[in-house]
Parts: sequence; C-alpha cells; structure tokens
Amino acid sequence: MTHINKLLIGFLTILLVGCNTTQKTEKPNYVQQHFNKQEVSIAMRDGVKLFVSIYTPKDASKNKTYPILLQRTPYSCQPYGADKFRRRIGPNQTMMKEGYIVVYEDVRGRWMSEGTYDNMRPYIPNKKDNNQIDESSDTYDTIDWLIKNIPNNNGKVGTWGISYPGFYTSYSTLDAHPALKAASPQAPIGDFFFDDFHHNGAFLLSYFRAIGLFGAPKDTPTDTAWYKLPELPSKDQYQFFLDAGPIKNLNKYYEYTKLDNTSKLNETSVKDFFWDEIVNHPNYDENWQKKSLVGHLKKDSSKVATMVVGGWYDAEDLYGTFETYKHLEANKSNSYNTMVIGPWSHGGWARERGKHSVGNVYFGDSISTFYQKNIETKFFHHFLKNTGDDNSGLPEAYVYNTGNNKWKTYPVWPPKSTIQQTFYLEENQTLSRSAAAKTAKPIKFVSDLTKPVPYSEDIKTVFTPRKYMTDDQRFAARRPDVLVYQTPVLEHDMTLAGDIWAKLQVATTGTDADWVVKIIDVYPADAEENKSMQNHLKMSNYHMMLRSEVMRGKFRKSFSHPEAMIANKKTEIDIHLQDVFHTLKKGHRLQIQVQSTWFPLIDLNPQTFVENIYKADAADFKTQTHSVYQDSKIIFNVMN
Ligand code: PG9
Repeated sequence: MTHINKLLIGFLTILLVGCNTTQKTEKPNYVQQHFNKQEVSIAMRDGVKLFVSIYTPKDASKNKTYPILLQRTPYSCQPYGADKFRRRIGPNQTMMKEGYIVVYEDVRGRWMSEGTYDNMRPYIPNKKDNNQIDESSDTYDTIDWLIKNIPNNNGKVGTWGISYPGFYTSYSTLDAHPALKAASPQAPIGDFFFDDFHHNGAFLLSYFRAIGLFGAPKDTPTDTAWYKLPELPSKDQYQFFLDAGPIKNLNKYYEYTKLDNTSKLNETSVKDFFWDEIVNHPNYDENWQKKSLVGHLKKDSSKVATMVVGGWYDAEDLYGTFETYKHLEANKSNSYNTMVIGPWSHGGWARERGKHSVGNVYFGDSISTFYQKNIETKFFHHFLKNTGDDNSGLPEAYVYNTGNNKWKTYPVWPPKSTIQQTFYLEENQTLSRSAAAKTAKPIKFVSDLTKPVPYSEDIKTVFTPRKYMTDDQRFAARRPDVLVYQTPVLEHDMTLAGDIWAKLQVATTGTDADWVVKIIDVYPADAEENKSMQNHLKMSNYHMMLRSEVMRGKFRKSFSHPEAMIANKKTEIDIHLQDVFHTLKKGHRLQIQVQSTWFPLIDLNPQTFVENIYKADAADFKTQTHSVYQDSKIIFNVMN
C-alpha cells in the first residue's frame, strides 16, 4: 500500500471515529455512577473564599455515614462543573469503592479560589487574629465547614496528598481541627532549598521549565491556566543549556506579559515572581527559611495519626519525605507516626502498571496495589472508620528492600541492628575499610566546564528528571573526570539500611566547586536477567545507581553564609545522602563515583567564587583541576 493511501486511510479513520464519538454518548465513569458532585466556595476566617469539589457516595442518603477525605492542592480541582467528574477520586481505587466523602480544594490564590497565592506559605505559630492566616488556618476553617455542612459525614476527616499536596497535608497537622484524625503526607515538599529546585545550594537546571507553574500572579478565580511553561527551542537539554551559557541568559524565558494582557512586552510586563525569587535568593536566607515546614512539625502537639509515604527513587522530594518523618518522629506527643517507603519514583505508589520498574530496573509485580490495599487503605480505615487507637496493625516502618525485592517491617527506622561501616577512597579505584596513610597523594582530575559530565546517558527533555535515579553509571565511570572506587567482589550479601554520609577531603585550583557522590551497586557479568527489563536491557555488569547527592563547595560551612574555597587548600566537604534500603548480593561490588559536574541536572558551578551564580558572567566560568585525598570516606549504616 502506498504511503499516500496509508495517510488517507488514517485520516478517514480519524474522521469516522470522530463522527462516532460525537454520536456516541460518553459512558458515565465509576465516579459519576456512584457519587454525587457539589461545588462550593467556603469563606475562610478572613473572608476569602476557597473553592471545593465535594464527591459524596450516592448511597449516603440511606442513613449511612462516611468519613471525609480532603486533599488541598495548587494543581486544581478540575474538572470544574457539577456535571463533570474525575475518573478517580481519593488515595486509591479500593478506598474509592469502599465509600468515603472525597473533597478537593484549590488552595488560596490558585485556580477557582480567591486570595493571594504564597508559594510554600510560611506557617504562623500562635496566630493572633482572623487576619493572620496560613495553610493550617485555611485547613481548619475548611474542615470546620465540611463537618458542619456535608450531610452523612461521620465527623472524622483524613488528609492526603503527593508532593505539593503532600506539603499541604503535613501543614494540616499543625493547629489541627479536632475532627482531623489521620494525615498521610506522601513525598511531601519539606523545604524548597533542599527539595525539587535546589540540592544543597546547587540549582536543579533540569527543573527550569517547571518554575513556570508557580510564579505568574492571577487576579480572579479561573478555571483555565493563567500561567505558561516556557517552550525551549531544543529537545537536546544537554546541548541547549550548555550553549545557553550563564543562567542569566535564561531570564528572557520568564519575562512576559500575563496571558490575558494583550499589551506588548513593556516595563510593566509581569515577571515570573518565582523565578525572580530563585534568582535573587541564591543562599538559604530568611526567604527560604521562613517557608520551610519540617522544622515546625517537631513542635506541634497535634494528635493526628500520620503515615509518611515515599519512594526510594524519588528524584523530587526525598528530603521532604525523610525530614517530615524524622521531624514528626521527634515529636513524641504525636503518638502515631509511621513510614512506608517502596521502590518507587515520585508518586509511583499511586500508579499500577503491573510489572513495576524505575528506569531500566525491574522491582516486581503489582507493588503499588499491595501497598494501596494492605497499607494505605488499612491506615485510613483504622483511624477514620474504626477505633483509631494505636493498634492499627501496621508497623512503624514498612520498607521495600530494592536489592532482593522484598517488603520488610521494622519497629524503628533505621533498624536497631545496623552498624556504621566506613569505607575510604583509595587510589587505583579501591574502596578500602582502612584509611591510607595521611601522606598518601590525592587523585587529581580536570573539571572541564565545556564538557560537563552528563547526568544520564540518554538525556531527554523532561518536565522533571526521574529515571536517572537507577540509571547505569558505566558511561560516567569511563570518563577521566569521574573518579571510581569499588570494593572487591562481595563474598556475602551486604544490606545498606539508613542514611549515608560522605566526608570528602578535597582541593581545587579554583575558589568554588561542586562535589557529587554516587552510590552504585555493580552487578556481575552473569547477573540473572529479568524479562521485565525495559528495552530488554541486560543486568549483566549493570552499574545501578542507588543514591546520589551534590554539595556546592561555597555552602560547605553554611547554607546561609557561603564562603569561597581557598585555592589548593585541603578542605573537608560533608555530604548527607538520604536513606536507602538495599541488599548488594554476594558477587556484586559496592562502587562510589565522585565528580564535579552533573549536567544539566544541576547548573554549572563557575569553579570561581561568585556571590550569586544566577547573575554570573561567562568569564567567571573556568576549568579547574580538582584533587580528592585518600582519607576521604563514606559512612554507611549496614545491617548486622
Ligand atoms: N514537588 C513536585 C514539583 C514541584 C515543582 C515543580 C515540579 C514538581 C510536585 O509538586 O509534584
């Protein structure tokens, strides 16, 4: 069949299908068949009205009562319109079918809600009057209205959310309404200087487009997007950002008039507030500190039962996940606080694809369904429909071992049976248990900013990068500007459980530098193959990244008061890497890679100290020679 015929058939098919769909009435989805929908604007204590979509089980009229599940979001309650229904509601489909009243709320200043948006609005302890509002007061006022006005509710409320909605869920536990009995912050943003857009002072350049979600102001409630994400003129993210040069050359993508403003770009053009905030606050100053939520979680004495959920391979809010759990744990008066961490990327637990993998690595089948049915549903059922006592039947820590693909439960996290093991970075690629002589020479490498180390072998233009978290690191190991250290072949299984500290001893010919550490599980040549591997990649010799982190040299002593590095002076750089739970099997090797560029996951460090890298000039960016001394060490928590 000729090409033109194929096109013609294709076009005709579309035409016919198109016609059919206009004649065919959409089959009502499950939610439409089993729930009534109501849209309301609720007045907060300062009079601002927030918009909610309320889904109530149709059979509630038979004197049945149901708990309320509330999700507060900056990403919209859509679809808008009482006759338009979401395809799914609530945390998972089991709970959707079990019957809950499910409420979605546009947070203040977003979408159909009134008021002014404040990105990661600071919490105000001991609010004085009704004009002092924050996300905890908005949650309180919302819950109070729902309890008093939604028929057939049983007087108990749960909150849940992933990522930014997870931040609002953590927030809901502060000065909580007495009806709030359970909250599940899932991959919650904890602090925008350590989650999403920054890692230890380095800017996530790969997030550049996502900034457009939050920065454009809107004047009135709207059911259509009032902001835009910049379109970059190339799909090759590595080359595009390398050619763009200093970050300030990207400002033009965030200077535009509001979509509803037909005037040409002029001095009153709307700048993206959030991009301006990032550019003008390069250090962890009061602007970021006041927005951090995790520090407040410790002080609050709310009795809300909490279950923090996350993924070991979450590229966005790993900091928020573990810091939220650990800060809640530090508040002993909040008696029930548990943690569930599975082999997921960001939000993976809310999706079920049967055979589950992250990037190229397969972890097992129906893992999200197991979690949804046996953990998440059980948590909310216990606290919203049952006694709500501390005997939920769930453990303190429900964690998935990503090396042997098994769930494990522990009464405490990290497990009591872990011990610290230190490995030293020695020459000829050795990870050694004993320190080399202090006089041992450092290993040197040239950090050439015209050829930075790619963060992955196949850098696609993505909204935010995810799959790199388990990518094969052999491509990097073969570069002269990536130092590689590894153990001999392991004679026994070795299980890492908990966080990791890298304490590097380094030097540079420059006055600033980034230091990246990657923790890798090296598979043997005869590794068992998984038919479920994407692209049928073989695991033979696969260098699987387990964890990675960067520390920007200027912030080594303080994130708030950066300090230049002194050229050619031996300097300690400490890097905290978030928790892992992974068995490196007998026959594998533990490998560490150290490098100074990670592009364009993060922006380039000029490798000369500048006050604000977002305003640096091209001349500031210089190739330098770095040294890593052999008394550099990595400290692991290892299961005994
Ligand atoms: N924390 C996620 C995110 C924030 C900002 C940009 C892109 C992603 C999230 O809320 O999904």
